[in-house]
Amino acid sequence: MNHTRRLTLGALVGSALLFAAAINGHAEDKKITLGFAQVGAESAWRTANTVSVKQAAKDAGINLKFSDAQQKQENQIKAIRSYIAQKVDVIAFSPVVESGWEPVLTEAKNAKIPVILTDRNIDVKDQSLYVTMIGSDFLEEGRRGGRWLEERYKNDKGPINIVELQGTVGSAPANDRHAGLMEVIKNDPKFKIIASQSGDFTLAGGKQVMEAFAKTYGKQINVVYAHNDDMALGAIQAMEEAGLKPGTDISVVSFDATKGGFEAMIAGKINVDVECSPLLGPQLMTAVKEVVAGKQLPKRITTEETVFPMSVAAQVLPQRKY
Ligand code: GYE
Repeated sequence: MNHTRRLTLGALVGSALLFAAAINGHAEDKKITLGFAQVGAESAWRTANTVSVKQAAKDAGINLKFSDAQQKQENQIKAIRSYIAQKVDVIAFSPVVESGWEPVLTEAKNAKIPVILTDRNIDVKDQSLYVTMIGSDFLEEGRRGGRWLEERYKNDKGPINIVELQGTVGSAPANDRHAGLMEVIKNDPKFKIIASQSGDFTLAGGKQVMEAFAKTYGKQINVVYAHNDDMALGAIQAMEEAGLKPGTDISVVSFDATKGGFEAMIAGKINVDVECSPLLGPQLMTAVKEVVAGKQLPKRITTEETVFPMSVAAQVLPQRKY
């Protein structure tokens, strides 16, 4: 190989490398667009979740398209369809209910847009319709509520009459917080669920349902098992207006462990709050980046949580982030 040819070859290889670096650099610089279809703004939990997602997207340099479905599945489906039409890089959503997702998720799959579930799970046969699910184990949360009741009433012959304020009908947290409780109490006949109704995870809903329960069952009620803090807070108002004493005459079991829940524990009105973290934003953004980079993700990413009895509330509240 003579001198000139060597030079030409060197130049060729060099420019090829530069070209490859330029393409690569471009791929890295290109901002990822994420379409996120939120459930709504029904609770303090949800508000904290939205803040977490928006902040984490900003911090991660991800371009976020955000929509609020006002707790309606049809709105969420519309939002997902519009993200598909806009050819976003990744779609994430927190499914209002568990069933009915096959058609729209098949559309996303056909468009080759990966889907990440956050917070709530779905019920689909074809697991290839989503990449991963990031969120809490609601069944375990329900068991934790049930175990607290078993402990609280272990020296009591019963009957222990429970009224249940359920979350949104058909939603994963409502289904599983109920199922988890049942799993624990089903073999102990002294526990009886005497009434169960949905308050849609809202304060107003919880209050309204509890007003009716208080009217029908009054002092027969031993336990209010509320699927979230907002409904528990509404129920507390209703109980007090009906002359019942939440926290003392009636044990109140709640979920989420928001600041509002803690304040009610400090006031002696919620007896135990099972934690459920809404701060899923950072984990979601990490997953989004990994999916775009072609990494294989675990099918389920579970959040770590605990249980807070009333006795620790004052000490723990200053560290609560939502
Ligand atoms: O418990 C409730 C919210 O899906 C875990 O939804 C979430 C639930 C949460 O409205 O407060």
